[in-house]
Amino acid sequence: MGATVASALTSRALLKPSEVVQADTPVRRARAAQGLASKGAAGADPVGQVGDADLHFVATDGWIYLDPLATVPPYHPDNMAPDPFTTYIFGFRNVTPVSNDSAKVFAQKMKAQLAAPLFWFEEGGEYRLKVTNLGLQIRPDLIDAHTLHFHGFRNAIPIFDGEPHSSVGVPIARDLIYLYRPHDPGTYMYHCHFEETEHVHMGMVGPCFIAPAQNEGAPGLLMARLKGNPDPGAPLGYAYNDGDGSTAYDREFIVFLSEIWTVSHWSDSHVQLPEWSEYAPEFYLLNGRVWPDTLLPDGLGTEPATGDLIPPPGHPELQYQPMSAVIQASPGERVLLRFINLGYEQQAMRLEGITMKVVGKDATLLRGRNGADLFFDTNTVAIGPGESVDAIFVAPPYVGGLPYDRYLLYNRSYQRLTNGGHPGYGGQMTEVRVYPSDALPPQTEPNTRVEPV
Ligand SMILES: [Cu+2]
Repeated sequence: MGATVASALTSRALLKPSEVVQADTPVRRARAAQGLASKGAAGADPVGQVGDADLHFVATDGWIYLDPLATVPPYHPDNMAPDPFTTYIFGFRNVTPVSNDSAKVFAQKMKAQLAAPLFWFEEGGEYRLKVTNLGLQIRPDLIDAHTLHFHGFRNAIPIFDGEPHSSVGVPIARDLIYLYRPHDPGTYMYHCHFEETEHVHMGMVGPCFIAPAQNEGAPGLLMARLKGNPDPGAPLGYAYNDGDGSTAYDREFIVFLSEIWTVSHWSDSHVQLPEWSEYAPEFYLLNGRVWPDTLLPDGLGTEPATGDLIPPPGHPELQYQPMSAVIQASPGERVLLRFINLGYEQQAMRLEGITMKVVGKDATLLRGRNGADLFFDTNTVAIGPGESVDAIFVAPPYVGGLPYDRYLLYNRSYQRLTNGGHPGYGGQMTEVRVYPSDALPPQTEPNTRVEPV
């Protein structure tokens, strides 16, 4: 007994969170003094130093929209959902643009989004990501903590891993600043790890990636446009430190897979407990939406006066699902697709009519220890829960006759191409759109769509 008490006291003394968080403050100050910019979330939001953090996310609950004509009585549409929404979620939001105004930050309670905001870091940098737990508006009885688990990220110590049983969670109305020093480029994902079966499925899932140091250039390789190279012939970036430019790309898009089992979402809004062993999702989501909403535009970022999300034009129902799934390309361009699966089922995503080259898996370049090239060509990416795949395709020539050529990217399980099992297409499907040469302005930020000219 005495030993147990002693070890408990010891571990507490060794892992005092405030001291760990404050470690290396001189390094951070030096970095800020050098003017090293922080890479942030996608969209038009300005991202910079915010108090003690580079990025500021909140964790809370909210409402989203899934085809209300696809009924799953009595679970979908949820009769508690305010118009035009249908489905209760837990989730994250990026409040960096209003982080200095705590009233605006706390006003984002019950305004979570799905998928959670994209963020990216650069290899060799140092980043602080603050998470504030705003609580659950619809379920004040649930005093759950939340965490941000950077899935696959190799943490030096558990404190920033977001796995609450071996370290800490973020209680309601508290902040935690996670410290990251990325060394391993590639495509990752993040999710809340508190009561994870529920919180992951309820929507606390999002995409992220680490850009390689090679974006600065290497012998025989151009500096990437992401790092400021004005040469239009330079790649937007490289997926990995390949040494030979074989993972160079001109555009990049997130292909983020998740699922909605309406029984569990309805149960959470109605203070019921679902039986998780009966898991049977009815909606299969691509970037937080189902076909045909996957083809609608991105949301317009954060309204600075309120901190609220601005919906895509004409689509208030998609206010909290801001990420389009449209993939754009000009003929001959190399397009990187960052596939991520944070559902609970394996998926097989087919790109009909275009061959993809798989160059990375789970944030690892596909090379043997002896340098052997393990890239492979396919038109179907199989991806399990918690996995990521980096695939690059070269856009085919523009055929003509229409403003752009369409190639479907879809889940090849037709049972997952419906909304709620109802007639007609739905689920995980989107389009690759190949435009005439010179019609498409270059992509300058990851996962952004541009207006053709
Ligand atoms: Cu959570």
